[in-house]
Amino acid sequence: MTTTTVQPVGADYGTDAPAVGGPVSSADEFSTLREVVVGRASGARIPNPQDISTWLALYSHLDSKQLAGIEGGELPAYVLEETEEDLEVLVESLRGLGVVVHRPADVDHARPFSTPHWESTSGMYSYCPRDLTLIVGDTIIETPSSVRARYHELDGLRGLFHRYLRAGSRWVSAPKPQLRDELYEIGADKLPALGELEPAFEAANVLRCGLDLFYQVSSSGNEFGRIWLESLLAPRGYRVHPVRDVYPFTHLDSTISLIRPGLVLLNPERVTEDNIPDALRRWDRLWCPPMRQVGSHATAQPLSSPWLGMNLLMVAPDLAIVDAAQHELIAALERHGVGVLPHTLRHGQVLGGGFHCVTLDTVRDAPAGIDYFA
Ligand code: ABU
Repeated sequence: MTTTTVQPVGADYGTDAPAVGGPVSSADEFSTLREVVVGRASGARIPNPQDISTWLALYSHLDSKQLAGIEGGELPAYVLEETEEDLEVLVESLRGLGVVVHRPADVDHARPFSTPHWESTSGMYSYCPRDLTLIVGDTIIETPSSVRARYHELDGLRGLFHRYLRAGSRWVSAPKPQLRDELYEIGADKLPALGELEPAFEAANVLRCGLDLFYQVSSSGNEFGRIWLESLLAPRGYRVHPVRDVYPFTHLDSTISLIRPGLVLLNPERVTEDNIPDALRRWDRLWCPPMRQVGSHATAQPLSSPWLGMNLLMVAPDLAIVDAAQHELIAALERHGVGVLPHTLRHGQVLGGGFHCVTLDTVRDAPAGIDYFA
């Protein structure tokens, strides 16, 4: 009799995969980084734009006529190759700082899949590990993305999460969303909007600051998602602050960046005296200088706004990884005592991810349970 060993999807994430040092332990955006996941560009693709959930997530500023001109499918090979090169440079830089770097396993994002309610012609990518997983202290939280094509995206991190689970982490998943057509609404402006039929949000809608979390209500995170997150975290002493009417589109991390306790970087086109989250009012504010528009025009409709330049990764409270082209922002950070390691993601806007998006910090120095607003 022959026996076959079936390797679970995502379990083999490379023979050179580093061991995890213990459970996940990351409760903020700025304390000294010890372990991190860096995404991969290989196999990245644009999901079917005609799917209502893709329209909402990636192109909700386009009307249906404009949408008809968008093509899904494979991205140009040079975009993926150059992005892999840029990510490798980032990995080496982080390793040079003594940070343990994990990478997602290879996932075939071209495979179609379906549920009883819909079919997706493909997945999307493993480029932004930040988007779908929220680490809160010792807990890995799989968030309920509203994007159908991303339903299986965490397969690439499953093997890593198994290791963290064995090392003592907790691991929970939000209720798996059904993502039926009824979740998506078409507004009076004939553009798509996220409804409230079930909890739906992405982890990158959230910023962590010890006991306080900021949750952006927008096209990538509904109120019901905030209620679910609060139901999980409030009994453990956390406060989930809704951030409303700040940015209606995808994610919070090009709008507010927490630099260190007491210092916040704010997007001047989105944050105002009226809508700044109350908890941040007592912090020093660094208004982000204008972004220098650089990088690739590989696709007609990039997945991020030019403000991706403020999507930075704090490696320590006094050290940031920032887009090398953003000279004014770099100078402003340095004036505030923050050193900068300049890096480049040539196709960051095309792929929809800067240095915060393409990383997922699994271990940082500061323990959970710190009240930074006491
Ligand atoms: N995931 C960050 C994208 C945010 C923005 O386009 O401004």
